[in-house]
Amino acid sequence: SYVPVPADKFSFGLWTVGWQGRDPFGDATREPLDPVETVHRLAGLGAYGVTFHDDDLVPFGAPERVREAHVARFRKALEATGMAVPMATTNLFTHPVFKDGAFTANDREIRRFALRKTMRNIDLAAGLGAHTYVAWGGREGAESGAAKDVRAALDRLKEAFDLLAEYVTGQGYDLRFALEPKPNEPRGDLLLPTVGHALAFIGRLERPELFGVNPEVGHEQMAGLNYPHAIAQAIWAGKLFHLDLNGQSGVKYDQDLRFGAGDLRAAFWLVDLLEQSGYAGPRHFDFKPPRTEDTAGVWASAAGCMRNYLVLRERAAAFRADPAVQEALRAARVDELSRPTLGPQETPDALLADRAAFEDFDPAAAAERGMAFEHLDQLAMDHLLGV
Ligand code: GLT
Ligand code: MN
Ligand code: MN
Ligand code: MN
Repeated sequence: SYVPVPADKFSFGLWTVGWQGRDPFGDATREPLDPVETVHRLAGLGAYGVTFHDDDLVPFGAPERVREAHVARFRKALEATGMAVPMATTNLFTHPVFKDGAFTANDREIRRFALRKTMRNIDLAAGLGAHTYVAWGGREGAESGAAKDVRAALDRLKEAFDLLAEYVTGQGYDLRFALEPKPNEPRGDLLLPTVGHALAFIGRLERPELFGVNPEVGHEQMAGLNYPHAIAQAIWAGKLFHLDLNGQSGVKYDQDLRFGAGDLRAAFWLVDLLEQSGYAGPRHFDFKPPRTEDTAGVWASAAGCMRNYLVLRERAAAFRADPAVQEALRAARVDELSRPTLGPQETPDALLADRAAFEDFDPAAAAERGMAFEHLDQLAMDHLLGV
């Protein structure tokens, strides 16, 4: 078992399995992958969808005729395999022109070019049936203080997203944007560093309903944050439009390990949350098969992402179904948190008049009651470990 099927909604970026292993200290260890082969391989492994940056599909600057040929081949592979394109995005970080950012580059000509590059790929994304457009501002940031006026940069970021939302609406595309936070790397400090920052930013846009977040496991963990908590708040805000699953071990460089590697307990709680929440979107993997791997290792790594998700899905379901767990949840009074703190229509005056809430309340007695969280968590651990 643990064999993925399209109904599991697993998707992969072309750039993930296609990563050639180039890093700041070393050259590529693998040959480029043909996007057409990737589509066939991923379909064979049980994925339902594939995602891409414009430049993953068509080399930067390729003439229109060449672009059309690349797109036609890709489209044919999608049709042959039944693979979907649920999401697409723009590469606004690789070419040296984006060294100081794209939508927030100090150089205005570069900002206008970045908008045009994005609009062009939005047309393609919509044409291929994508409903989500991811925006990761990989170069929107700075290494030093005076170089970037952060308030002006946020004005320009808002200007860019307002323009793109107007464009999408005017074209009648059924497409929403998902902003992807990251605290740093490749810039020293990035704008919209966490899910919280992104959610606050979205509230200031002209069409906030068209914007949500695309949180990545490792990016929140690089900031020392709890990824399942970030996902829970995004869901609570109605803003979980998409997500990037991978693995990360603590606060260090962006590891992009396969899903399940790194912080396994966070992965368990994430799957538990996603499966309970009714999130119906893609389970999208944004990982990098380590540069130690040859082509066989790349596909083993991709298969591992999906297998780990399915194993964790099974373990989380078993945890929830276990009568001992249900009793432990009650003992921990977890269900009580869903009960509103005030009675129906209770006013501040009514609360002030309730002597049981204060005058007759015994804090010392209440403080004595243990929460029984350790027993509950050990049951989770046992389920996760399969014992
Ligand atoms: C890049 C980045 C990812 C983003 C991708 C979308 S590209 O690999 O590290 O986290 O999701 O632009
Ligand atoms: Mn990502
Ligand atoms: Mn990453
Ligand atoms: Mn990455």
